Amino acid sequence: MKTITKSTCCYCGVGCGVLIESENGQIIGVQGDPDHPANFGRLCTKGLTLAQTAQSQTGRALYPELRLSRDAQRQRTDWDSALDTVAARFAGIVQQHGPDAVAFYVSGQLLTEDYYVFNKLAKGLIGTNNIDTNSRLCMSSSVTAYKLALGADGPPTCYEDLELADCVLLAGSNMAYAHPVLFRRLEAAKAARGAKWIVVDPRRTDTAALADLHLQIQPGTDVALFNGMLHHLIWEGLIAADYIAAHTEGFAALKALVRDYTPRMAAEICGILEADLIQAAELFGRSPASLSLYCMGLNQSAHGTDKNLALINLHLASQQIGRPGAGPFSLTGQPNAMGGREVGGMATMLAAHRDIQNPEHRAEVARFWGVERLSDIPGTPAVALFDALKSGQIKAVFIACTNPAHSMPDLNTVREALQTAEFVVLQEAFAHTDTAAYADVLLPASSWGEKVGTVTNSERRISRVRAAVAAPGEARHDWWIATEVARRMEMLLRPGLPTLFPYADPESVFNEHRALTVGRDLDIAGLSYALLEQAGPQQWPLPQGQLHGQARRYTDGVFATASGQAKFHATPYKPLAEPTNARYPFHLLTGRLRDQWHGMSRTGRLPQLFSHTPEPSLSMHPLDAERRGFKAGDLLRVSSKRGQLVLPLQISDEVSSGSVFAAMHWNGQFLNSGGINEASIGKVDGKSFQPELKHAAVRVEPAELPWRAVIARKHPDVLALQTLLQPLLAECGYASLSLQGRDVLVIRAAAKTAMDDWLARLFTLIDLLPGADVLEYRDARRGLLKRAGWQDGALSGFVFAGDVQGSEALLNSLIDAQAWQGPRLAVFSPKLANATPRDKVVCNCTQVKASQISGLLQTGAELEEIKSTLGCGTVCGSCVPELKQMCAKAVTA
Ligand SMILES: Nc1nc2c(c(=O)[nH]1)N[C@H]1C(S)=C(S)[C@@H](COP(=O)(O)OP(=O)(O)OC[C@H]3O[C@@H](n4cnc5c(=O)[nH]c(N)nc54)[C@H](O)[C@@H]3O)O[C@H]1N2
Ligand SMILES: Nc1nc2c(c(=O)[nH]1)N[C@H]1C(S)=C(S)[C@@H](COP(=O)(O)OP(=O)(O)OC[C@H]3O[C@@H](n4cnc5c(=O)[nH]c(N)nc54)[C@H](O)[C@@H]3O)O[C@H]1N2
Ligand code: SF4
Ligand SMILES: [Mo]
Repeated sequence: MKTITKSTCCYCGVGCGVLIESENGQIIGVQGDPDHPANFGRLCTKGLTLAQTAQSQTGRALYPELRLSRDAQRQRTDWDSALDTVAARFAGIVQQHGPDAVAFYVSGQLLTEDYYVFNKLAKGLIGTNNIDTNSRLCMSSSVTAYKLALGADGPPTCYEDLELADCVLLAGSNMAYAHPVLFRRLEAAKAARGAKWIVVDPRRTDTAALADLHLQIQPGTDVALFNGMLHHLIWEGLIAADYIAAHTEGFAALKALVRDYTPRMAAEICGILEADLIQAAELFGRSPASLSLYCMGLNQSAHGTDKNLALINLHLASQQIGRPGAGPFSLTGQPNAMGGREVGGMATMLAAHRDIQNPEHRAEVARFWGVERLSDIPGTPAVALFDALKSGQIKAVFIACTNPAHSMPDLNTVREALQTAEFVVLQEAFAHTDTAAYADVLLPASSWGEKVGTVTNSERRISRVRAAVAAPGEARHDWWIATEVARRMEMLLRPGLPTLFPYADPESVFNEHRALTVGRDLDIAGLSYALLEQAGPQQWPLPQGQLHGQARRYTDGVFATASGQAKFHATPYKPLAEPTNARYPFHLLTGRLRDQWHGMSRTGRLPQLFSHTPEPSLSMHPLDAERRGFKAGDLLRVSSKRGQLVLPLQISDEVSSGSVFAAMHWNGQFLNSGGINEASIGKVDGKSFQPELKHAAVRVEPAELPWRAVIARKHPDVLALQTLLQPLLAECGYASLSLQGRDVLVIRAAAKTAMDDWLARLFTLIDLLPGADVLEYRDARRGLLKRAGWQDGALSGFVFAGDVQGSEALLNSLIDAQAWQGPRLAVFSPKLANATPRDKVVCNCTQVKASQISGLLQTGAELEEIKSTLGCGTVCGSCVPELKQMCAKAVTA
């Protein structure tokens, strides 16, 4: 029988409601929940393909694993042994070296209930504030700025404001890719009401391409821009003097500072036209309602807090806050970054928006939990945490639901830290992440579709997460694992006392968390699982006696500071932490792709999600490439002071001259290196401790890897094949692995000299050995070796090594599942070399390709006709920004 379960998408902070369709314990489909107020039924490419990512158990962590010594392999074990070992090792280190010798590194993708238990385990039971999360890499600058300026964390705005704003300032946000369903709402509002969009981004992203005004600033110059805009507002009398006087503090000092930031001076720092800066200020200041939407382009900076504060200054000064359609709206990245902040699950905060440094707050929480005291020693934030592991100051780390060996800056340091640590625990849903290689204990976690609890989205809305199916193998829920470890640890650390972790289910955890919020700015005393069941997702605050949460905060001009007044902060512009120089002349920018999620442990399981961007690349402006004699596809070595990696070149005028861009997703599972964070910098913001992941100075030079190979294999279980082949990647000078078509695995490899032994092992693994239906072409003198295999009369795979010309055409016929047309021998024909390269899939839902769209454009068709003829852009809409760009280009061409 088919069952429908209401739950929430596990990807981004939009927090879309999903309806999971399941049958016989299998998830068989996913649809948008028409009743969910975040998406009203819409989903993007990632949400729509969730069911396919959940269908195979291949690659999942299915049972606990343990290794007895560093040199040994992990072996399967039972839950009791795994949990006892973790508890004993942690308790032992705490008893010997004190509570601050251990640390937890958790994730904004945990549910609120999971997070709560981990936080209590660290701060309540062990007595250390050493619990930090990947939100440090993501939201901490926003958190810090909200607290400094408005007195409390959390956006004052709601999603309806997207529809009510007349001017939308998108700063450091590629919303078309990163928050697609909200972008659909914004597009609809633009079409309906003509809202004006200003996009501030050093790249011309799909978001920027649709803006009324794109300010393509020099990387890291946002503070100068916002200061310059404020200068103009003050000069032109576009500020709300009465509001400033009645509801804010600190304006005089800010005014004195921005006096120097004339539009001309600011525009010069930003590398934009003075007129454009003025136009932006005019639009922002004169619009009845101005909303800013901002994300990692502001937060991931050594001056991220100042970037946030400078933007909030603009809102406060012009009273673009506390009104419908107006306000500084920080878009949260992960599905439950907000929930993590609510339970205080970070090194710099306590439960329910309380502060570690506040003795009353510590006493309140200690009393509530029934422990003697909480530590007043600030915890170590993410980057410092891994530094302390490396230096031996922290000896053991418990990592849950994040992959630091890929996502942290400066991977050489992170790997060394994990190598040096005495004890590493990893709680993961998927068995093969880059961090898994370092785990002494692997605890298999249940994941999306299997878990139960709550998450809070970007607009402070709490939604239920429900289970449609049971977890595979012996995987267990995150809250349960944390609770079990805690109970075993308390028997060692406080024997004989009643348990601090009396939880029977996630609901009992939620109820305890709720009680801690009473009287706080995020009070949810009126909320319960029952109310969520009855009335659907709710925003906080929702105090006792209310039936619905609050859509907007600070509407009365009273802020959450001690005085009730919002605070201006004078934010001088500071240059990048690592400016370019003669040795490292390029700015490296990093960011996201449309259809991949972070380290790809889920999205990288689905060939369909590779079709928009099949290969990793480094984007460079055509002029920079030409000046250096680089051609598209050249393998380039990208090096910083900290590390290096090799990437193929993509020539693109989306980046400006002097900058290069790489996506953050590719890692050791798909590359011979750990990905772009080999080169990134661990320098952090002094207030938020968020690292500068968006910028580093790099050098780019030819990688000099003349030997090439292309390997492609059709396989009924490509995930299993991927697990087999992945270890081969690291041996190459360059290698990338991707899934294509429906069931084809592709490896592109390069090296300094021929890799004969490597090839021999590869042939065995992919089963292209002579004896089967295999054709071989060898030319020892020219170092060529080509093999192609057939199964049931159809081409099933090939390897081209030494000379890869013609491999693209052959790959096309393998991917498109056409039987090989010509005579068998022709697969090695040099004539194939001139075949056109693979056509990019623009629309993921309908698999419509770029050539089909271009074909129609040439006949003069416009957007609506293209959509209705080909069907592209009519399902999830994620490709509509790109379609619009293609149409616009066709008109100007
Ligand atoms: N498809 C997809 N969506 C996602 C995610 C994903 O992995 N994949 N991850 C989610 C998460 S956790 C997050 S945090 C969000 C991130 O969402 P976004 O922040 O929107 O995405 P990014 O691509 O990381 O960065 C946004 C933009 O910042 C620009 N930028 C770089 N430097 C600067 C600068 O100095 N100033 C300004 N103004 N802009 C700059 C980059 O060019 C980039 O286009 O996405 C969420 N949504
Ligand atoms: N250069 C560069 N680096 C970046 C960024 C950037 O823009 N540029 N962005 C940064 C940002 S904003 C973020 S948020 C981070 C994200 O970085 P990570 O947190 O490392 O990203 P994920 O790959 O999403 O890691 C989540 C892990 O949890 C596992 N998992 C999934 N579901 C569950 C579950 O239910 N339970 C458990 N226990 N595990 C589960 C997944 O398999 C996955 O391995 O990356 C940061 N790193
Ligand atoms: S916008 Fe896409 S990824 Fe984000 S929650 Fe909605 S469906 Fe999931
Ligand atoms: Mo993030």
